[in-house]
Amino acid sequence: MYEFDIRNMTCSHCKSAVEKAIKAADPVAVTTVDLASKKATVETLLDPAVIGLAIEQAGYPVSYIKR
Ligand SMILES: [Cu+2]
Repeated sequence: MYEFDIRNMTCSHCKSAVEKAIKAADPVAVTTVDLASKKATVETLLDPAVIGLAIEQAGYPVSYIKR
């Protein structure tokens, strides 16, 4: 399980865009995105950098990944 700090995530649209990006990178990931704390927790077997890149490509810079 990895925790991502995601900047620029300000509304429910952002939240679903981030969820979609994570889902596209890993369809079987178990994901929780919390708007208030601007964090996503992701249960994945992929390298978290791959998930982080997908989030950034959706337009949301990832400031920190906790492994
Ligand atoms: Cu938004």
